[in-house]
Amino acid sequence: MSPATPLPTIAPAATTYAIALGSNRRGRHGAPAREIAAALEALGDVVIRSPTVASAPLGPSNRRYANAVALIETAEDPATLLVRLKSIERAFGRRSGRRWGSRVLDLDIVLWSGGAWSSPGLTVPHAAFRERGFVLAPLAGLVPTWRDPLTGRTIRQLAQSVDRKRPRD
Ligand code: A4P
Ligand code: MG
Repeated sequence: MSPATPLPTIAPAATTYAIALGSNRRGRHGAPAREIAAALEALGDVVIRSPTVASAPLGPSNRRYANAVALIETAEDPATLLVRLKSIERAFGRRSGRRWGSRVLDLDIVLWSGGAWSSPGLTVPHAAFRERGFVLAPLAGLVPTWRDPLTGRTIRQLAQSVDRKRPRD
């Protein structure tokens, strides 16, 4: 009998994620915008990224944020990716503490090309992204026609409705 032909190794298919990055505290790389740049290096597999923008804090913190959004390609499922994001946050010196406290680095999974995901401690799309201009504006620059799997609305539409609600100064 001839030896069995080895099965070809099939690599799991890569999927795309939109990751929101935020920082409002200096860390070992420097000011928040430097932390964002270093975090993009640490993430790896970045397909495209937005510019880093300064934004007023939403919530109790009074320090301004640097925010950016990046698309990454990886074969990790959302739960596995979240574990990696949390370990990057720890490596950047993030301490768990008050929710919404100042942080060197916050990494959130905003969207996944696989659609919706729910597991203990993780909901994708991110539960609050539809109300957040500091996520939607940079994201609309990258993927304006990507549809939110829950509402069916495009990122461009979501960004426009948040923009309309924003108080004018
Ligand atoms: N979690 C559930 N779903 C997700 C997801 N899709 N991505 C869980 C990431 N994490 C997710 O998050 C708390 C827990 O949410 C995680 O352990 C995970 O299991 P956290 O990052 O540890 O804590 P947090 O950041 O204090 O809470 P949260 O809810 O992530 O806060 P946000 O929503 O990130 O808000 N203002 C400006 N201008 N810019 C900002 O970036 N960020 C915040 C933090 C507040 N205000 C801001 C900004
Ligand atoms: Mg977070």
